[in-house]
Formats: sequence, C-alpha cells, structure tokens
Amino acid sequence: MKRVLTIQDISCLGKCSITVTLPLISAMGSECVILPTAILSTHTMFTHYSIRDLSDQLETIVDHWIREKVHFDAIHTGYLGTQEEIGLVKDLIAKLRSEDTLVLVDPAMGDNGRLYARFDGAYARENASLCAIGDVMVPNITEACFMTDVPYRDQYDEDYIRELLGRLAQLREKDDSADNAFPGKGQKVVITGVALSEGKTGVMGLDTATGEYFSYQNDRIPVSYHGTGDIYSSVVAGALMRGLSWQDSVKLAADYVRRTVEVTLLDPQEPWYGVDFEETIPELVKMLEAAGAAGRQ
Ligand code: PXL
Repeated sequence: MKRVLTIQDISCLGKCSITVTLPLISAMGSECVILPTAILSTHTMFTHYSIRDLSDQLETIVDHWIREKVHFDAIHTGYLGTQEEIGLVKDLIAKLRSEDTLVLVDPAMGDNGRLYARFDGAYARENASLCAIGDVMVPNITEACFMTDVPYRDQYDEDYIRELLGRLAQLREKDDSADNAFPGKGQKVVITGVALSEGKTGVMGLDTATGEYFSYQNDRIPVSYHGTGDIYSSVVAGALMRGLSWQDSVKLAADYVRRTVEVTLLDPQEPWYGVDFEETIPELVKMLEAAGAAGRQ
C-alpha cells in the first residue's frame, strides 16, 4: 500500500486540513501519516479560536521516522501557519524525500483575491519557494497571483491563466534554495478555480517537462465553501497514489469537489463552516475505480 505523509494543521472543528485529508486518503486506499504543525480549536474563519504551534515537535518526529527508515510515496502539504514554519517544512521534506517520493504542495493561503487572516506578502513569497520544490502544486488563482506578483483579476481569459502557469513554472529556477528538488522530474503546475466561460469552472495545468497544457471545465455551482481546496489537493494526492495520470487526477478531484458542494447545498450549515465530504466518500471510491485506479501496490 502507498504511504502518504500530510503536513498541515489540525483544526479540531471545522472540516479542513488534517480532518479532511486523513479520511479522504484512507478512503482512496492509501495509508495517511500525519505531521500536525499546529492545533487550533477551529479553523481561522471563526473568531476567538485558540492556537498552539507544534513547530518544536516536528524535527523530533521526523528524525524518529528517519531512524526507522520509513519511506513515503508522497508528501502532501497544506495550510502552514507562519513563514518560519514553511521554511522548516522545506527542510523536513528535503530530509524525508527520496527520488520516487511525489511532493504535492497546496499553498493554502487565500481566495477571492485576498490572503487569509495572519498572512502577508512575505508569507506568500515563502510559499512560492515551497512550491518550487514540489513535483505538483495546486494553488488557486489568488494564491498563484500572490506567489508571482501578477495582479489578481476576477475577469480573465485563458491567456491570463497561461501567463500565471508560466510564471509558477519559473519559481523553481528563480529560487536558489530549491536545490533539494530533483529537477529532472519537471513539475505539474495546476491552477484551481479557473472559470473559462459563464456557468463553468475547473482547472488548468502545465507539465513543465513536456510543455503540455491541460484544461478541464465542468458546471459551476455559484457558492464558495470553506475547505474545498483541502479536499481538492487531498483527492489529487489520493488519485496519483492509485496510479491515475496527473490529468485524470486533477479532473477527478474537480468532479468530486463539485459533487460534494452540490450535496452540501442541501445542508443549512453556513458556507464558511465546511463541506459534507463524508456523504460523498462512497461516490469518490466509485469514481476512482471508474477512472481506472490501479489495485493496491
Ligand atoms: O482550509 C485551509 C485552512 C486550513 N487550516 C486552517 C485554516 C484554513 C483556512 O482558513 O484557517 C487553520
């Protein structure tokens, strides 16, 4: 069975980060190991949440795994609370990764043209250097803009997204600290939440090794739920681990998020709380099989 390490916070209440990645990766048939970077009472869309940083534990945990000679088939990163923590996570990835470890970075830090509370431009630049060491990165348009200094637009065309993809693809060569990566592998650069026509939304991607672009659109549900980015990146990781191509993986994740939002609309819960992914997990497993997932490896 493939083993995936996810590095992000535990938001005890509020359906995001580890509390969604762990069940999704497990349901998709891979082992999910967690490295919790902080523990919060809720995610940061609530007010008065408590937060305890766990940065001082991370190296001790990782060193133990290294002594145990643990191998990770993938390392997935999500929301990281501070700039310093991103730097630490980069070092830990360098220690833990082998040439066959897939590093998937979700630079979870903003949406709708704005960074989340607690983050600034310096934080976004540090996330850009984390993306530089990834094999796959999955920012949304807001995150892509903050990492590349491209002004955010809510009206755009395919050329604007291609420009963003191109700039994200240059992050690695522009970053001196990215020498821990295995550059021969190239990167899959994916931007989420790309709406190329009225009533549609989806993803666009670029494979830097081949120069090949990928685009997928499906019907847009006009509501923005918290935590969908975490679900998206977790499903991409789970699908890649089951042998799907990167294009099929990003498409499956887009379809799954759309279906989950559709189901959540029936719930009176406020959109900032989180989506009802628990209800759609059985469908996800079927979608994965239908997309041709390989058996256990
Ligand atoms: O969904 C990303 C996320 C993860 N963890 C925490 C958050 C957020 C987004 O706001 O606040 C603590």
